[in-house]
Amino acid sequence: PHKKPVVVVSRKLPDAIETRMMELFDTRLNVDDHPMTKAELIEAVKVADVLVPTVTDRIDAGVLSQAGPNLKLVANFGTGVDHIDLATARSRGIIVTNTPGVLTEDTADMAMALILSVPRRIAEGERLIRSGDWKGWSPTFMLGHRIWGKRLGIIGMGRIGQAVARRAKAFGMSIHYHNRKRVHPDIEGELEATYWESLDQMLARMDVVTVHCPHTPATFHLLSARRLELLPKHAYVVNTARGEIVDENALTRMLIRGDLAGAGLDVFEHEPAVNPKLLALDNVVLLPHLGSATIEGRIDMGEKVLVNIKTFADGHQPPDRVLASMF
Ligand code: 8YV
Repeated sequence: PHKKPVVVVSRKLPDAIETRMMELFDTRLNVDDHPMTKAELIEAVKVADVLVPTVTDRIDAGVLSQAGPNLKLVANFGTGVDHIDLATARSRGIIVTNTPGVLTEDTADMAMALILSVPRRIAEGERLIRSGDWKGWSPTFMLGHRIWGKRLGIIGMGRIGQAVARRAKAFGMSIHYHNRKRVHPDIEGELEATYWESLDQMLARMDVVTVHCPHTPATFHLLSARRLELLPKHAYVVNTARGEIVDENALTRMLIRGDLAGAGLDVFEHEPAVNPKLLALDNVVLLPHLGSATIEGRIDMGEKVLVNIKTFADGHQPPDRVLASMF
């Protein structure tokens, strides 16, 4: 029988997934679940046949250039692969896979939760009650903005963007989107979605904007200071994708000046650091990268990783291979 592949897992995964991984492969777990240092990652790629990283690991050229001859697969636990240097992996014959599909609905739920939370002042109201300062109801007390009838601009109309569109439509919002290419007319029809070829033109007309594209060199600061200025003053910005897509400092400055109505952020440019000026703002809801953080979702993600490794180890093309050309 073949020797089991050495699989190095960078972070603690659900117990059921770790157990299965130990059964199937020669698995090295990260028992105390600390984010791996660069030295640890280099050590890992030297010994591993398969590396299972997460978003907290920078698998850059510096790390990949140290890989031993056995490293053939980087099976990412997560969908976004912006922390992995795909070009270097490819040039070294290392296959990269991810876990698409299984976290679509959870991430869309979180985006919708933020789309509701910020305009309706949910977190702010909760803070007020906990502070003990609530003096009671009045007709003009803590009014927010309705989202029903408002325009939602979706940046990135892939699986997650479409899942957000379905939700927002059910909440009575009108759906607008910008994407590199138009989605199928049937999907556009079902969502009653309006396509904007020009992101700039879309931004100027939206009440809420939500980000669902991958982070790539082409989308870094896609919502730049200039583009954020195009948004109406009453607009809200929601980001559950990657912090780097939005210029966080520019966004913060605009929120402080009152040039935007508010923001709901699940991701940040320099996670886990958050611009401290955001913390002082009441019209901002901040979440610690919880988009896909469900018990069920983590199991599903782990199962995807297992299938990718197992298929590859059995000599076949893993189902969720990622190529730089996909972005
Ligand atoms: C994960 C994510 O929490 O999949 C992604 O791209 O951002 C999240 O779902 C994380 O990436 C796990 O590596």
